[in-house]
Amino acid sequence: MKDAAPKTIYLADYQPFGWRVEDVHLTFRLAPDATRVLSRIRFVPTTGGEFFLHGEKLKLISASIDGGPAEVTQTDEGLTCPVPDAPFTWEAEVEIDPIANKALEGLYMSNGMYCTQCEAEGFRKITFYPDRPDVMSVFTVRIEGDEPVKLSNGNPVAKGEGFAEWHDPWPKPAYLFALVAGDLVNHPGSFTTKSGKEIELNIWVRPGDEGKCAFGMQALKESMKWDEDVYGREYDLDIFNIVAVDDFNMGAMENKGLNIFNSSCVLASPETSTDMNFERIEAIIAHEYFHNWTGNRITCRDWFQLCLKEGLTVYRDSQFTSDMRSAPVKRIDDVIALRARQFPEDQGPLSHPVRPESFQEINNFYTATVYEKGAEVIGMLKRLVGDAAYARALDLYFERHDGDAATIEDWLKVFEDTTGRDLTQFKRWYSQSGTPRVTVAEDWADGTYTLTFKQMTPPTPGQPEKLPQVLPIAVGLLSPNGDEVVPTTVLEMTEAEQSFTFDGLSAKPIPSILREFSAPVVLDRVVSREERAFLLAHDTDAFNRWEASRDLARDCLVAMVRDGAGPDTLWLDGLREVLRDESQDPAFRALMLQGPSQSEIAQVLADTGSTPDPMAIWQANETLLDTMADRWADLLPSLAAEAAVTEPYAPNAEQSGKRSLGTAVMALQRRLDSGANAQAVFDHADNMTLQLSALANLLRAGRGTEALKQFETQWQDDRLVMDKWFGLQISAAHPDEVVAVTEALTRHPAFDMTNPNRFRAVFGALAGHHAGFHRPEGYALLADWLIKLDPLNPQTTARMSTAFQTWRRYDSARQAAAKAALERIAATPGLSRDTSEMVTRILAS
Ligand code: B3K
Ligand code: ZN
Repeated sequence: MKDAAPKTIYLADYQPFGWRVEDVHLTFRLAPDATRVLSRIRFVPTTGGEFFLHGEKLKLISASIDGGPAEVTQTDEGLTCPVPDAPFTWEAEVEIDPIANKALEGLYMSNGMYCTQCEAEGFRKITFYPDRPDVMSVFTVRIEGDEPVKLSNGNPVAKGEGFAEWHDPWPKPAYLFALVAGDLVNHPGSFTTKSGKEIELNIWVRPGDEGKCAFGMQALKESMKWDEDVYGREYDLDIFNIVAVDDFNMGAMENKGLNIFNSSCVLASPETSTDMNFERIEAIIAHEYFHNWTGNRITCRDWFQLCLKEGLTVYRDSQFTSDMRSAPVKRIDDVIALRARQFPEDQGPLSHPVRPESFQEINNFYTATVYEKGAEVIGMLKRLVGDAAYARALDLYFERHDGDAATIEDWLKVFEDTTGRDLTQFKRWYSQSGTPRVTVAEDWADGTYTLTFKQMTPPTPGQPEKLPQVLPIAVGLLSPNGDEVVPTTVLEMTEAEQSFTFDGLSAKPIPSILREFSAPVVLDRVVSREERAFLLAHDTDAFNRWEASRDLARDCLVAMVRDGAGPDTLWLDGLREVLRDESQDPAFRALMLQGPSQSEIAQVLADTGSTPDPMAIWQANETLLDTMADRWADLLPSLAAEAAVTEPYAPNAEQSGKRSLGTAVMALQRRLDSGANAQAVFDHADNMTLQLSALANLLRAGRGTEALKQFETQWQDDRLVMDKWFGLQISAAHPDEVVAVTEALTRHPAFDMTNPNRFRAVFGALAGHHAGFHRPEGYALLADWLIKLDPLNPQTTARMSTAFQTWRRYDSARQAAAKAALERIAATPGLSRDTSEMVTRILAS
């Protein structure tokens, strides 16, 4: 069996390729099941060695070197061939079968349209090539076919009956290659760069989707302007194309000059998209555009360096969102996401460093750790060196490494060179996995206040011993009457235990620690409810005000589950004051209403020696929400009135903040009026945010059957809205119904497992329903479908298997069921390398 002994690749084994690729000419003769790819590639020896070209699932028609026959030896992974000890031209013709390609890597078809996905290692499924990011070259591409629109990277150079030619003057690795051909229509736009160059912009979509492009186009222009203003980065081709594709394994891809998007991450209209969709689309358009400099002009030497482009680009897109919308709200949203996705990863069997040191399948390392923790690391670096030094370091990075395939060492060196700092210890953030835990002790004597921090990182797979990290801990001190006596100060912790003193204080202060969440750690600080309530009322740092409430909510739920306590009324009354405060941003108040996830409560229980019972957590959460609704019954109508939007729908921060407060209030009201208000909202909603959230409330109130049918009739032809319809029925179901609802939906005629959006809508909702999924039937159902999907789409299967990563938190019956499900997946004959690596890691530890 081919994948019997999967190969592990190590960072330490890096060797450069022995040839430079001077240029690449590709001709595509498109046919759905027999596309011919002709390549002409000029190789120039550097260090030489064995000449190996990657190539998978390619039918080799012919190959030559300098016009003479090439003596190739082929394997499943590529070919070797004797080559001259001098520059030479390699020519090959291969045949590929795009329509049979359901893995959605390489060249494939989506709804009759040709498209590509090459990152990380998809180009080797298109032709034989040194498919590694440190081999950069200039590509010229000719596309032959009857499709009216034929696109590739770079600038268009020629076009005629049945063909189009593109030339990309910027050397690039093969993973940034892209081709699209089909019956597409464009939403055009243009942008004038700061040096006065006019760029043609297009968003290409299937006929019928033209009306959903305006928002994406606006986001693109704003991103282009922002990167000029904030990072001094200008666009560098004559044209920038975006294409929307329905079948796509992830969000989007930053191919040079031709970004390809999952249609769910670019198409938007008020009727079909929620406020959250709009915000996400804006961020992803920005993210892919920003890659043009951080990823494309400066790329990665090897895939271990993935965080070099991803961490930095996520950091840049969050800066953009903070600037476009509300910075405190964005920070809170990012921390919620980090705790929901990265913390479980870093605290479980899949924990790996931001720069991993080995892998079997690189697609398994496009993780929250590489992306989101990678961005946190950059945020810490900026906090440590300061804004001005960060800007100087980035200027040097672009100047020194433009055109390079760079490393994390190169990245840190620009900071060392511009600031004179030694970043040796800081570099541990890239090599040491796991989430540090920080405890705090206070001391107060003679006007001097001392904070003593201890840091400890629990062992993670392959890393039993941990060293202290550099932690920027932002602290502010408040006086007992609520005034800030020491404004935010960044303490730089480098030792396992370290004290910091503050002199000249007239009373023992109340500390606000880890403001703005200045380091991605777990703060294990025992704080009284009274002190948290004080911070909730007085902290000047919006993040920590929110955090105080969140901590109270968490402690309250934990006490309810573990000790059978009732809801914490001290907290609820404090929160009521914040909710009533009209000077506070509605979006911020809505975030205050969003408690910790049930999975987070399970983790806290597990961390403190209890075995979490998902149904008990679910029940405690219900009781708490019922109590909130009862206790604030008098307040809810005025909050709803304040949150009402009277102007025509716009997806801006102001309106969406109001709607998020309004929908949070609607969810509480539903507990008082059995959904009467939600029904009224559903009947009159003119936008998807309200329609969907009203529908969720109707389903939760047990009166959603009619509305669900109406929704389906209204939206059955809109695949993106139907994804919501599929997912919502599962996420709004009672835990005991979740598995049955999911199963029934897999029998719906519109369920299509080959479409990743639809598969994720259903099984992502299952995995995300904490009390519905964590039960033997939940595990078994997910395993059944992962086994079915794996032969078609290993990447999505492997990704979805992470739903099992927390299995060891639960009781022995659940553990046994999860283990059996995982072992069943692992034992599947012919299981992909992707899924096999993930399941093996999840089962280990
Ligand atoms: N760079 C791509 C991700 C590719 C994932 C390959 N499995 C999208 C992004 O991060 O912008
Ligand atoms: Zn990215």
